[in-house]
Amino acid sequence: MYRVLNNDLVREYVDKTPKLRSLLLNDDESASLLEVSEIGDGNLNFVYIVKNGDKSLVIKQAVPYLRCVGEEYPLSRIRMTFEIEALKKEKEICPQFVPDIYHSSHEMSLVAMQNLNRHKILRGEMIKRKVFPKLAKHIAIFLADTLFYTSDFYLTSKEKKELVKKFINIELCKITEDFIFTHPYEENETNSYSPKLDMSVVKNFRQSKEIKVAIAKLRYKFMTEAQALLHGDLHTGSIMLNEEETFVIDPEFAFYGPMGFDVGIYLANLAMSYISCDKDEHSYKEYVESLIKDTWEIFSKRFKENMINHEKEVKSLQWDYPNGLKHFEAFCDDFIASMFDDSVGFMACEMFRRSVGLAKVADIADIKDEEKRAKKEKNILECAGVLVTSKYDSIDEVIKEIKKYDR
Ligand code: SR1
Ligand code: MG
Repeated sequence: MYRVLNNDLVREYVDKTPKLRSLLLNDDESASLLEVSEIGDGNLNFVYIVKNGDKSLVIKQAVPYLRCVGEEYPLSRIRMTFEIEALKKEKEICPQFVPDIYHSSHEMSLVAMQNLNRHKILRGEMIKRKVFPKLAKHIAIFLADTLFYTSDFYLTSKEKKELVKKFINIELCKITEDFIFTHPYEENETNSYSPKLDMSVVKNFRQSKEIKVAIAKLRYKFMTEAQALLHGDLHTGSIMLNEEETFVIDPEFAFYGPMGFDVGIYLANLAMSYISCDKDEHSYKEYVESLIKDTWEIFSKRFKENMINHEKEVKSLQWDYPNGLKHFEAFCDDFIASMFDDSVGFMACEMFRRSVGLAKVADIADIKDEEKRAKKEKNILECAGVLVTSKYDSIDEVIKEIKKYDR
């Protein structure tokens, strides 16, 4: 039976779950030895670290409401079922980028997994201006492989449709539809504004025909294009890493959607980190710029290789004629180009919502000087408005655009 855990109940749960007990305690040891602390700082769930000396693990539990709002915002616990299933799928595809799962319970809406105690959350590390040489490559591969291997390019029609059915994540998709694609573009009680934000910028994007049409199209795309199993919330708080290893966590928003959504959300968080930098932080800005460029370039190259290698393996009749493979390659380029346009569009949506919506990013929200914070938010909003209404041919052009808002 479901119970909301607390530190004592976590000890009791471990004690009664043979797999977890054996990972943390010797047979003759009592569960009272276990040190438990709640460390969750996300918007949705509770996260406990359970330790016995140098043995440890993490237990994450969903409660029947949205943590960052409180019990007055009910949210069913089924989100943990999506998180568990998405973690398993991602682990199958990219074991090196997904924590080990030790135990899961749909009934208790919890998952027990590897404690990433040698790793830190990327957002916090970027705020401290830390550099990770392998990050771009790792996230690019994670994106290219999870998106490709869950799409119609790789799976049979039946396998793919069964997965689409399994990942109908109604409630969390509704959160995204509301908080990314709707509320920021209207007067809504959930929005919040920095005290010194120039509200004419907000009025401008809320009443711009070009921006509103572009956002409405992206919202529709998000709701209708079941291209691949998305992580669904791939911001820099969903990544834990050190110099050598990178892990993607928290896929509770997983569902079948447009591939560019995951890419765009991630790139937007890099762009906001870039804009958060001070004028004189030249080398960090160069690093973030290289992250944006390398992520897209490694991702698109790998995605195309995945497509071509698979086609060479299956040798479908459709492309089996002289020049067939060349024609298939032209299709790959065309698909990747439209994924690029989508990514830039979704990037802009994430930038709008993190500036005026309910859930902010610490890179900007933690800037103490109110004038400075409001100026950065204005830059992000104006940059988002241009990104969502323009057409770019390359990631270099997008970077050039973002750099104009470093002012
Ligand atoms: C209203 S919930 C706010 C946000 O937290 C999650 O991390 C998602 O980004 C969601 O939109
Ligand atoms: Mg999350």
